Amino acid sequence: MYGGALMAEDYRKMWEELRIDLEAHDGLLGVLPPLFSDVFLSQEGRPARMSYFDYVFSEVHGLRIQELVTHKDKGGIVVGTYCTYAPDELIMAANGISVGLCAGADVAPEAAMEFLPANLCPLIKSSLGFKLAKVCPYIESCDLLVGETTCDGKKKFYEILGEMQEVHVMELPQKKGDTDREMWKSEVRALAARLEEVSGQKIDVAGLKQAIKVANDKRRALLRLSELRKSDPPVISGRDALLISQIAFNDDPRRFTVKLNELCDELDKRRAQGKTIGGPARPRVMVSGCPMALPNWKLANVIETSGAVVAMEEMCTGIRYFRNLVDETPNDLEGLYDAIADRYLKIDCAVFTPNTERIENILGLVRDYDIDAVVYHALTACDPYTIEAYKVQKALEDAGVPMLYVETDYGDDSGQIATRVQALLEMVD
Ligand code: BJ8
Repeated sequence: MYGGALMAEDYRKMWEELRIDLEAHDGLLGVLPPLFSDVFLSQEGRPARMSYFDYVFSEVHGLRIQELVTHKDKGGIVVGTYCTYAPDELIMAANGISVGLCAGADVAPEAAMEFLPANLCPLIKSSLGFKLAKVCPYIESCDLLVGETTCDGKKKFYEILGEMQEVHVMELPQKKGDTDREMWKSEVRALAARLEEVSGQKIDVAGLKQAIKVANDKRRALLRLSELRKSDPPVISGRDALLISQIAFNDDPRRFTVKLNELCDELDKRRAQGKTIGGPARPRVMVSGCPMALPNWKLANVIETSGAVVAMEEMCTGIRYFRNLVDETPNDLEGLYDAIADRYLKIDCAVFTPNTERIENILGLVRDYDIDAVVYHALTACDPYTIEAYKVQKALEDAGVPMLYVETDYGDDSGQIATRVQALLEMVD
């Protein structure tokens, strides 16, 4: 199982062929097992089926990369993404594997700062840091990177990345009117054409319908897990649910769906038997805001080791990633492209204006998941989410739900955050 499994097989030749800096990479892999053990393996009474997700994490730079290499050897492509607006279905239908590249740990900050300003969101700085330090076998496996015009930081980051690798930037509208929708539909078609060009494979109706089904099945499994998180006392921790969401971006989607449904079967049984994780009912917290890319577990860990449970993540490493399904009924390419465009434009990221549906969705989640308090996760210097916090706070205040605003980066400020989280929990206990 976990613990040294990152090194269990000799992947060094593969990493070398991907031009990974082995020394820097060893350093990165060295810090992950103790951190993982501390955050995840220390939990008592974890569901047995979490062992699959532990294993996937332990092999995240090993076996999964091996699978990507094998896929490429057979003529497939690997496509890297940085945002939940990048349609996975198109990548799959063009014989591609999609991999999430957002990074959640400080790597090579000095190197990144030669290109980027210091007061930029840590997710962008660290994503560039992983590339510059040559420690990410995912990005080095990619035939194409897909960017999108979400926040300014990402837009300009893609220009820099474009000097190093092939990047296709989708133009994402900032409003959701008729003209915006038309523009986005044409962007979906432009990405499809670019993927066909890179892969040399035409996207056809049967392949795209199958890809939509695979992506929807994954979303349905994630939604099933979310439903189970309504249990009070909880049957699974927020930390484990976060790990599953993070792994969803990089694991094989079919296998992931099977394994997640098996975990949900186990959770169904545990619920029926009255087995809970972490003992009696505790304050139920929702984390809302910026995504937490692997291996960013800081906030969830602080909240849960302070005596609460994270019952929901209103973020892209959470329900924003899987809330909406693509309509599976169209039987022609144009109809399927439109269905994909419609589904992705429903995502309620703070880069949109106005973004009233996010507020409505937050209030809906607070109700449905019986949330006692919200912890707002703002990554430092993220304009969209730091600014939108004002409206979220106001709406929650009106609903009588306390919100703690936490602005943080990838540094170690757990102690300070814990003091504030504990004060919040005292209010709702
Ligand atoms: S759909 S949340 S994945 S853009 S945290 S890089 S917004 S400055 S990650 Fe995001 Fe897509 Fe929206 Fe989701 Fe910019 Fe903010 Fe950094 Fe962000």
